[in-house]
Amino acid sequence: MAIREILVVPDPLLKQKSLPVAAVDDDLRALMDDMLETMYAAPGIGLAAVQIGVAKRVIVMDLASSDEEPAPQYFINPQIVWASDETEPYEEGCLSVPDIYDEIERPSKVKLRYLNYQGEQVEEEAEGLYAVCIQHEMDHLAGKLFVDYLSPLKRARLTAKQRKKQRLAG
Ligand code: K1U
Ligand code: ZN
Repeated sequence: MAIREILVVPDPLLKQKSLPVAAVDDDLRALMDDMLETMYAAPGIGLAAVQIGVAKRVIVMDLASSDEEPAPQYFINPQIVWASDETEPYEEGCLSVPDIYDEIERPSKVKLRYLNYQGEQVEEEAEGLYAVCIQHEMDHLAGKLFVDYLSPLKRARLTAKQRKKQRLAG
């Protein structure tokens, strides 16, 4: 297992559409192991393969809190097959967009279909942080970042704030 570098904006690969995985084999499992280690080290609660420079439809996630046992989840070729009309706001962050956090409104429940670590097909419903995080990660697979939902004015303000913070940090 290895910790890989996480790409940050404005890396052009973050805008690229990820391609479906053809086979769930040991090479793919090694990639997912590296992704999980990279995500834990960051630290984060989710990571899409494209964030470490591999444009494949693969996501890892662990939503367990610090006082719980790790609960890694692996999503290969994930699809959202249903989304609720009801939406909910959540303050999101992104390892590829350092120091920016903002409220994004998304469907509060989604139904997912994906292949797991063993390559078995799973269908399940997600809500709460699970629904927020999987939608954020699925956006990465489409080359979309959470800040793309914000107005140009809000984005400009947040970027200026981020640059000031980074200058002050040295
Ligand atoms: O995709 C990413 O860059 C990971 C991102 C996932 C995410 C967070 C919040 C809402 C939607 C999606 C992160 O993990 S940002 C870091 C973070 O949320 C966190 C870090 C340490 C402890 C708890 C949370
Ligand atoms: Zn992200």
